[in-house]
Amino acid sequence: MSRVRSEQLFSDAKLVMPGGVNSPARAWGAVGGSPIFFEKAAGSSIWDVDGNELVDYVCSWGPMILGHANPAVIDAAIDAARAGTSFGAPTELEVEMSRRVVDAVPSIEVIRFVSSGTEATMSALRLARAKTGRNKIIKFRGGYHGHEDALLVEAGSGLASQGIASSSGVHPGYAASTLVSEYNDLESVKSLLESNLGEVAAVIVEPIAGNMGVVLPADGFLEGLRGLTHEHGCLLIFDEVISGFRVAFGGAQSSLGVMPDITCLGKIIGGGFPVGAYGASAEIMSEVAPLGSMYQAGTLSGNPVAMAAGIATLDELARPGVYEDLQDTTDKLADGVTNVFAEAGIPVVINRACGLMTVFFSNIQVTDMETASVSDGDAYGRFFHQMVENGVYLPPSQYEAWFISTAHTAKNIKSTLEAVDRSLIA
Ligand code: KE4
Repeated sequence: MSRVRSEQLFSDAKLVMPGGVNSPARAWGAVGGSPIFFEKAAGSSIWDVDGNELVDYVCSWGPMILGHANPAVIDAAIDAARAGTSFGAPTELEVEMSRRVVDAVPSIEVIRFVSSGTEATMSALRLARAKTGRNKIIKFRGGYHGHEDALLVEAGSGLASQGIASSSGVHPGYAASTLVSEYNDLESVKSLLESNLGEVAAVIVEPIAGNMGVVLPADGFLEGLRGLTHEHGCLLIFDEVISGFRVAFGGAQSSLGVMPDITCLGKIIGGGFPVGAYGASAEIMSEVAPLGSMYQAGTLSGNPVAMAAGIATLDELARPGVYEDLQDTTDKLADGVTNVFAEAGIPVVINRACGLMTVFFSNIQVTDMETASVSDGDAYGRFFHQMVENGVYLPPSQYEAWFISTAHTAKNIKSTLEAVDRSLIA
């Protein structure tokens, strides 16, 4: 597969952007080689600048749950743009979008839109500190919540891939206020809460983790976090930037039945445009300016084009049967991949949730960052490159999720399984 144009563009890009990219996760640091440059996508397909078509399981890291260039989303965005792209003033579209999220996500009564998942989690932390008057935060090793200083400690996603447990430039005071626990280990949370009695403002968790690769909450883990945070008077923050409107229309909190105090959203709710959001009960959100004293603002927050794309996306997802079909596609892919590896005698562990999966090159169950990090990243890298050569674009890191869309067809699953088979023989 010729990628001459991609390679040329990457050389040009490295002269004018750090590492040639606008986000480290795109740089292929974990798998080696030069990243592919893409120029168009439709449905489950994506085309690179050399004209090669691939089946896409990155899907912009989650937003493209309806597949790329969904006609309803594109038409909504174009219509909104023609009416003006930004006013910096309230619009009906924001009310319509807010209503949809409030109606869908059980724990949210009031919501504030921002422009990224990072802004959502950053604001959620500030809100928790404002509400409790406390400063410390508990997060989980391997959890990634965007590049907010306080959360760039033992993070997952691109940081885990690059072996940077904490970023340079983070104020030592931030790191000191961030306590790190182990995912699925309630005892580690209990002990941190007890040794920091009355000082923890919130526990932030991905209720279904996607940044260690996909890792599911053990039975009772989320319920346990809910009990411990109630007991210690701190807030529980669900970072549903990946899982929101993906694992279920109401997010992991609706499918798993555990209600957080604050929910962070992003990705899907923007339909491919820059959107994040944080929401909670009306009482908690009354802390947020201009109602309360917790300040947070944004020039393009609630942008009308992004709201229109988000509304169109949620309206498509609200149709009957969408999540049953997405779960079915996920299961067909995960079961098929399991069988191909088993027939090849190659041990892998596959974790899945509706619309998400990860193939860990390992023979031990993956339940946290420690067990994820035992995986053979080099083997994943070789597999990644073979799959690209066989027409399938996977996340360029062992510590990311494969994102499955409603546009992935039975034909895509068949060709993907054939590509896996050919990749293992190579
Ligand atoms: P953004 O600021 O990238 O919109 O969202 C940050 C974020 C917050 N919370 C969770 C659970 C997330 O997964 C993310 C971002 N996800 C990564 C991929 N794992 C985005 C890809 C990238 O950083 O380029």
